[in-house]
Amino acid sequence: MVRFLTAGESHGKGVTVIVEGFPSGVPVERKFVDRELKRRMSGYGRGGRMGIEADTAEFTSGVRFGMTLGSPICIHVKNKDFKNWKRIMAPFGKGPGDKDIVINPRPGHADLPGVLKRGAKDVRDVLERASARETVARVAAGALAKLLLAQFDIWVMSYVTSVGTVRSRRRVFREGLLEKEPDRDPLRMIDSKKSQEAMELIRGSAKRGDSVGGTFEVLGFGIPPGLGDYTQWDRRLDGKLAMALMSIPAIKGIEIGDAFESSRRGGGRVHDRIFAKPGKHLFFERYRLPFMRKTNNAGGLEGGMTNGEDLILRCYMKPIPTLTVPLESVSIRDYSQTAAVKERSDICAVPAASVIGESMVALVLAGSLLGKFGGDFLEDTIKGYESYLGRICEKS
Ligand code: EPS
Repeated sequence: MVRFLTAGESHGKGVTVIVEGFPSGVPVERKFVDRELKRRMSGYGRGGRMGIEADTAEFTSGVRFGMTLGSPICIHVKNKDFKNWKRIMAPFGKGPGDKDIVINPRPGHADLPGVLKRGAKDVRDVLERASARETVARVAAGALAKLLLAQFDIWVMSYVTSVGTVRSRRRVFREGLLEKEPDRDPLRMIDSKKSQEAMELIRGSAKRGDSVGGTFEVLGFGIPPGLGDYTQWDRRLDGKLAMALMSIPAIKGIEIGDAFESSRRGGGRVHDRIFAKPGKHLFFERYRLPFMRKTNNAGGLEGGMTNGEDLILRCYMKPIPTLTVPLESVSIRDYSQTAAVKERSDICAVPAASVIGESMVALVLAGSLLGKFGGDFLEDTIKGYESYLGRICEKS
């Protein structure tokens, strides 16, 4: 239901997103969108680029007097760094001189397969678009999705659970209450001692010219049962969420609930028993399911659908492939042995990736919600939602 397309190169003029299929009547706060963009820029371990940018959203269509129109919403975010790249990133004119052409692809980046696929003679033709700068656009779109979900009392948050070998505590969060807590920590961790340790590790990596990955959790609260479907493979919400999260640069693994541990256990210790007592979660502030679970090993997803429990998605991020002590590579001109290109880069972008993860999950949930309850006009969607909750829940 909600589609979005992004455009823009990392050092081009800017990054644009068009969000389509968004209902009319959704209040939009520009400040909220800008705050989300700022959250993505923050995090210990980022490189020099974040000191240059000051991402803010320019709405060019689809919103009028703070309200969505139901037409495509276009948001543009300027790349302030473009002024330093005008010559190299010019859309027209003579190409760069030999010294500005990149011929040595970075292992782990899109560089080599991208060059082979597109017939590029300059790795920059690939790396500019493959850059994680594109995720600015996703966060802008995700902010709209979050504003929509807020109308249904549905919240998405995230926090970092590890950086390199430093593992932080995991925490069971309650609806809304603690969602701001990770933002107060430079690594978006909830254990300040571990966060200090992880920052030390990042400093060590920077000194060695290395990079670090990590893990983070994206959590969803207030999500009704029945989003997604069990009837066709491409309607399953677990698949859609995994695709959305795996599409974030450098994410190499997703775990739903306690999937990895569950694969080692018997079913009797894995599946979340159902009890004939009113559920603990409130939907839309006043509806409660007439049954409950005491555990949530399934991470809120059963049979490709949400089941009314909190959504728990764990993401595994590899270390960033741009290294100041570069790895072996080959020249794309003659495949002779060389070292990979040295580009300015981040040392660790796990906190930023966790914010991007929230955005992607919010977009998938918003799409599923609109698909189930109607996507033309917010008031109609809310009516459809209330009627559904009225059928499956008790009022409290
Ligand atoms: C990136 C390299 C760095 C990152 C960039 C992603 O940019 P630069 O090459 O300009 O130093 O900072 O991320 C962003 C610009 C951003 O906004 O997140 C890469 O190669 O993927």
